[in-house]
Amino acid sequence: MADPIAEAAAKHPAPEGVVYTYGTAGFRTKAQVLDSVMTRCGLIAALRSRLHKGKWIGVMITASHNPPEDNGVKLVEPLGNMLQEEWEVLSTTIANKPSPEDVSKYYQEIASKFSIDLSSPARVVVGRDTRASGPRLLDCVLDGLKAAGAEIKDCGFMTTPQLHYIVRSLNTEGTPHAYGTPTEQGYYEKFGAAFKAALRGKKPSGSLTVDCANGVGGPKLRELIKYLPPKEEGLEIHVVNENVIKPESLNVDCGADFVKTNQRAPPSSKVGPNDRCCSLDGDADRVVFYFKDSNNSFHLLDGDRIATLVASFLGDLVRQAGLADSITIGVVQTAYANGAATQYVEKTLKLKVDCTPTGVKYLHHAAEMLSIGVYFEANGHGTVIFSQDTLDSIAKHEPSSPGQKEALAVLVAVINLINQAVGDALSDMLLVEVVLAHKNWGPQEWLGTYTDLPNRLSKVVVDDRRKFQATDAERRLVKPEGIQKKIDEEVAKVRQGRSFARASGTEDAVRVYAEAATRTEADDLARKVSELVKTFGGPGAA
Ligand code: G16
Repeated sequence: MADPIAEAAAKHPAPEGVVYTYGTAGFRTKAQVLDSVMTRCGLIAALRSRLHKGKWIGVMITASHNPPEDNGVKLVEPLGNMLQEEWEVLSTTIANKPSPEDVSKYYQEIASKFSIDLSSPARVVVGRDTRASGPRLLDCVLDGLKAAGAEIKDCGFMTTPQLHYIVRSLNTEGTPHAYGTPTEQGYYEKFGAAFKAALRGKKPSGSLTVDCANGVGGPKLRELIKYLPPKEEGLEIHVVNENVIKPESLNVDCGADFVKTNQRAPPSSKVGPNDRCCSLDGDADRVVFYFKDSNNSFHLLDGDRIATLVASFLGDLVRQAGLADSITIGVVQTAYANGAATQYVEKTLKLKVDCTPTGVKYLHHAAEMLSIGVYFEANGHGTVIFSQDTLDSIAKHEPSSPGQKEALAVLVAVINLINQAVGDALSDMLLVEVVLAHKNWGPQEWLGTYTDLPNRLSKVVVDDRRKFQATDAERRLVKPEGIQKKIDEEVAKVRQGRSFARASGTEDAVRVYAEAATRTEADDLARKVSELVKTFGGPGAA
């Protein structure tokens, strides 16, 4: 008897000698070796949907900040969050099965392990970014989904957060927690209306230049602008780096990762002094802001800055609305957070800080434990989550003065402006603009809240990055043996020094972060730790 699962797997055979891992943000590698993984992810998505009694599961085909020749795939849970960890392991296992028959057998094994009825409905939404390999890889996913008998909604080009939004909206439609109309237009309507409501008549000063990394964020931002208030009343936006016709230009010399890593504006940037700019990444799920001052010095306002700006604004609103007794705010960061940002949150804002490993899934999970959880990675990934109890307290709160009433109205509008399903560059960008407009701040005032410690982020290519195993929220290495002691010795030599190395989960490299009291010391520390990584990770090293 024909076995559709084995047939689909046979149509897209796994290349020999490639080992796949569901990493920081799904599978990510060179697009040419991803066909088999895509089909198998289609099978996993169908199983996951069946386990969730036919709820919609998302499949996003993207490699986000990675170079144009890469691609990847990540799965999205029914409420728009990242795939549960146990299923990441199942995904890794099925991706590495050598033969089509093994794939089919494993598919059946998962079904029996979780008592999944394979004849029950499965529903999967698929989206992709603008990479040239996207259409081919989409076909591979569709082959897997069809073999598994899933109902398919193909959304075409989308930003990653739009896909998350649609998944959550589809699964909450008609319930008391309905998130929005489950279409791309519904996304623009929801966030466009929330932006207008959150401004409450305030007008952002100047304009905002948005670098879209030549990715899907460009056309989607153009569309979103149609739903925002006209520039005379709202925000004047200049869209740059939006060339999706030339996919080989994606993330090249532009985009959030370029700006954050190089600590400079894209070379194509032509803005004037103190003009606000921001950069999205290839799938528009992260954003960083920046500007040049009148001395032409570049200043980065990264994810740490967004977190501190938003946390302080929400704190003020909660207090002004008379809700401070029932709602507490916390901030979640990773080891990449600048030491000065952590200190500012703890000492000045007097808020609790949690530190998790890199990866939105870890931060999101930690933020879910808080009444209002503000989570941002320094690279610009993040959002704010409000617990159900918090939303209920806000909904039933009776303001006792006009001041309280006004703060409550802004708070409610801001909640609607935040994409709680996942970090979203477009929604985060609008949120920052709302906060700056309410505070009547430009980028200088924002920058003036605290002074970053000089820092450097480097990438070291090693023989096998899996040799590098970290602990303590990735702040210390347990392997290769002996390296951490050497890093500690280098850190001790500089003032206010801090440094760590960790294997990237999205690129074939080890990342090194260093900060210190001065630029020279930070650069020097990064160089020394990078040398250690090269030595310990070089050929023949244990
Ligand atoms: C992904 C993840 C982020 C992570 C980044 C870099 O971002 O979603 O959480 O910070 O990769 O991860 P790593 O240092 O492990 O390579 P994106 O924008 O590429 O999807």
